[in-house]
Amino acid sequence: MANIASSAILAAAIALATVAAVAAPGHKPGESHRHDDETAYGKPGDPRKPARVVQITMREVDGKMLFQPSRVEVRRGEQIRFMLRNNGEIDHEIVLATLAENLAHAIEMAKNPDMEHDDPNAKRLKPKATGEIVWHFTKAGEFDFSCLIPGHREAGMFGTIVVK
Ligand SMILES: [Cu+2]
Repeated sequence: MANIASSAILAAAIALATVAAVAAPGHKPGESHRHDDETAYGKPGDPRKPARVVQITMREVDGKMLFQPSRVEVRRGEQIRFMLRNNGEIDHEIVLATLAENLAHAIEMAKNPDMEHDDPNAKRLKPKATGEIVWHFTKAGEFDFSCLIPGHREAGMFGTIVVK
């Protein structure tokens, strides 16, 4: 009886750990994250709650790659629904994070170019595809959004989110 109870507890703990690893942004499943998913740049939004729509387009122009717009201003506490569209000819992605995290992540991506993101703070889009990210900006500061496919950030594919 004691054994059954303790294996049930163990199974529940494993299930919780798996959920935390899947929901956490980034690529370090072993890393511990707080259960509310709060990050330095806010937390995943609640799609059932109101959000201001911000459209961001990805494209290539004259050898450059870019996001339009590349600067977004947000009020602290605001929830944003980023409506994303890839108007380019190749795959792009958007990863929302601190600048330091995205720069470190870019180095990881360069070593591991096939890495794909399926996190609440990131979206990868094929040409002409659309997608969205709902994010709740709970903290003031300047944050980064980048395409971390190798070479893309270097070609100009990054932007800044200013939360006031
Ligand atoms: Cu790109």
